[in-house]
Amino acid sequence: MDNELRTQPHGIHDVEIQEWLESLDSVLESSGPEVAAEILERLRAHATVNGIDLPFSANTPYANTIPVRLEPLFPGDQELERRIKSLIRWNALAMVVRANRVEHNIGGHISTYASAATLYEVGFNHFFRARSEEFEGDTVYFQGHASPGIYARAYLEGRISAQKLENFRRELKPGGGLSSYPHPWLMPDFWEFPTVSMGLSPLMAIYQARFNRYLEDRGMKPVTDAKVWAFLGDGETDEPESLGAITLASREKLDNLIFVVNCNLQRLDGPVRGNGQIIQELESAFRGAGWNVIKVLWGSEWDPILERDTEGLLVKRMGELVDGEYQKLVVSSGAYVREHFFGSDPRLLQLVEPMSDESLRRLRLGGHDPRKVYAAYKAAVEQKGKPTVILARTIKGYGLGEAGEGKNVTHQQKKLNEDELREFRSRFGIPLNDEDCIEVPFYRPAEDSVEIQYLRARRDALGGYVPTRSIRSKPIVADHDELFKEFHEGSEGREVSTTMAFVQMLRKMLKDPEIGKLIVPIVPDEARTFGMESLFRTVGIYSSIGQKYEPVDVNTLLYYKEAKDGQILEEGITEAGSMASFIAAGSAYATHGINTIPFFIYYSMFGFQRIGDFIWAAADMRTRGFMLGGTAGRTTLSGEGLQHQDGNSHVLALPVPNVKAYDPAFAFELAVIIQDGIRRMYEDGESIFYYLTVMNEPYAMPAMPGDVKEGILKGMYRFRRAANGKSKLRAQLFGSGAILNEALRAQEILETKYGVAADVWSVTSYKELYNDGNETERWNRLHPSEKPRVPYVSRCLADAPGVLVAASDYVKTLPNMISKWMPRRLASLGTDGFGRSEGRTSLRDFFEVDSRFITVATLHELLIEGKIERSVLDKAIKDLGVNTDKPNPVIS
Ligand SMILES: Cc1ncc(C[n+]2csc(CCOP(=O)(O)OP(=O)(O)O)c2C)c(N)n1
Ligand SMILES: [Mg+2]
Repeated sequence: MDNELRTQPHGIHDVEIQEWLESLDSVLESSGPEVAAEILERLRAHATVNGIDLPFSANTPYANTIPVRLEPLFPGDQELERRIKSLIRWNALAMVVRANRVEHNIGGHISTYASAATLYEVGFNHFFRARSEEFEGDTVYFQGHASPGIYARAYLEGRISAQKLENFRRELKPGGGLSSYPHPWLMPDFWEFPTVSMGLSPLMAIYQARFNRYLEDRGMKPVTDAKVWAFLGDGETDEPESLGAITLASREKLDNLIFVVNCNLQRLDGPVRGNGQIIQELESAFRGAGWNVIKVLWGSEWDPILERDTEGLLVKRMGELVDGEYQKLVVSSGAYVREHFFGSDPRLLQLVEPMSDESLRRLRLGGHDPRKVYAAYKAAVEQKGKPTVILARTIKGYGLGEAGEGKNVTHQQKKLNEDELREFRSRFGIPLNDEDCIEVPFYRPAEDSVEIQYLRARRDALGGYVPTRSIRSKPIVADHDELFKEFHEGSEGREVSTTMAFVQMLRKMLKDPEIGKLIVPIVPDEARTFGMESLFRTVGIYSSIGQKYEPVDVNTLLYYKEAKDGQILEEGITEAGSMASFIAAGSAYATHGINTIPFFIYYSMFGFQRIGDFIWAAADMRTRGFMLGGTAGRTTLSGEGLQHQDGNSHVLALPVPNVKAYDPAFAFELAVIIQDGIRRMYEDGESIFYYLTVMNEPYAMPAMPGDVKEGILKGMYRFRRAANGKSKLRAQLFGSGAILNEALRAQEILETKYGVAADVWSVTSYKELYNDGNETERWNRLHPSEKPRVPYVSRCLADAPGVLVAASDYVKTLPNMISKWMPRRLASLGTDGFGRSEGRTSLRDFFEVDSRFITVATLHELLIEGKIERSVLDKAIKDLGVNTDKPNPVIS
């Protein structure tokens, strides 16, 4: 080839480039990669000093990161592993095709697993270590849509029956079925992590890896080399959560974390970056964040071609195509590849001249080549000091041929015609004849076949089967009566908020001999807001590197103490990250066999509303622990206004089935709920977790009025009876949280000014009451011949006379949803509408939930009942200074 005749755009001769490359090669050969890297670094510095403006790029060429010469030997039987993988491919496809034949549109995904099969199989055969008594095991987040492949493997492993496979996506069939995606709630012995709401699992995996270090640094588990693997889609990386915490992983040097991004360049509708290169984009993002990035782009068939390309033209060409073009190549013939890819330069054409069109078409991508994938995984597990991301190029719908390989429709492909099935069968060598194969039967070779024996032997060597979810923690034993007792006694007139009471409880729990070590306080930069700064000093803020500086407030009592064995997870301003820590800590009873008890306290408005989907995932995962919505209540949080004042979260907690949501008013209520919660979750092992709103309004905490524990837990109890039970005018007032005090004030006003005797109830949980009412109704409906049961609300109010008025700091729908089980109509006051920047008194006037409005509502109910004259109400409105022309808070 006549190099001298060719020139590059800036007029340099190729031969000059060639000389530079050759001298680098010779350095590489004689002195190794470190010296070569040093020279390049010096060159770069020299260039900068001499005014050469090198553009910043975090990218490396569009080539495999691990060169062939550094590839380790593949330790397995490649042919046998290919056969096993083919069987899994077949069964994964069969379960989706069969399910959709039986029930049209039942759904399922073939093409995601088809693209990821090699990525998983190399992991299963060589890397993923199971959990056992001796070793904590690796933690694997499987890409949700790849679940058919994971089930199909478990079928070959003999862990899932053919009947279950048959009932994929039909979980309610006799004998049970398989859930569409990984859901620990539905398959608690199998799946560990819900991953299908895309973007959540990468973030959860990062915090899981960090939590593993936290447990080690606090001496709660041995230091191991266990890894956290997260498999994600390239399209999934567009979710902000996916990459949102990657700098935490590098900052914390999480070399126990490995991301594998299945870069099939496609998402659901089409290409992830038709006009760009998702792999290069991800590489620069991860490298920029300090991760070790391993690109696995090209399979072994490319190696000899690359070797022939001494001028680096092929790698350059590889970097020129946008993803849309690459996708086109996947669905095209070898002749097309020759013309459109290699045809851009006669020298490239020459490189592949001896190769047939068919062999060009069959040039595999890196993510489909076990040797390349193995090399990447091995490098990843051996990486020290950084997390690793593997960017593996694959083809979506690999092996589906005309039925969808590389096509834009492939994500939704669920049915194959007879020809397509036969082709798939032949391509992967499934021993089924033409007739049998169109029935798409599941296929499992005999137990003593080499395939099954090999597969079992590999899993034995890796300690057992993955995924497996099991609970390895032992129940805690103490009753903690002593710990919580003091809070039953009230504050003796001292004004404290429920938040302060909670922090006091937390301080005591942290000192408890049994549970003290297990407590994991989690805050997203709000500890001072909640008066928790004293804990900084006493239990320390976790930092994997201790404290390298003298804190500015070192001379104060409550200085900012970071420590390697610190207990508080101070996450900074990330509710999502804090929630991921909550999930890691709250599921450690299963993942690690350790009963850590997370207390995650945050601004209540930034919880259910902002990170609701993480809460849903926590619920699915059977996470345990306490979420505390601090600064709660639309009118109790003064000053902050529209964004911060929360009147919603108790409604948003309703749909999460296993969340126990409470809005306690007093310290003793909080103590009763937390003590019982610890018992239910950590002694009885219930799959529930708690949402408690705590407020910052200080008031004297009363003593517990007798044994009302049951009522507190069930959702309501009578806190204070009317003084004059004989009065003709009667009312029942229901208050929650800080608004209970307004109800108590109203009780007084009603009694002294209007002769109305009112009982006051503390409603600690509308959600509990609602669930109880519904459950009772349902039971009665389904058991008509038995004695009807009575909802708890109805039982409470059976003999309670008078009109009914409820007030809370949340929207009115909460009391309204239980009113049908009340003996008479209910008047509901609540805080529907946008908050305002104002003080408490004005806010409660604005939202019409203060004692005056409760009084007016009560008198109005009495008027409706014909118990009082209208003039009484008119006068009350005037006397109480209620502005009847004020704006409606709901719409203003
Ligand atoms: C939060 C969220 N949004 C949307 C979806 C619906 N969805 C499921 S798979 C998919 C495309 C996935 O593409 P990619 O991440 O590239 O994975 P691939 O199947 O290509 O491996 C979409 C949009 C979802 N599951 N979760
Ligand atoms: Mg994709």
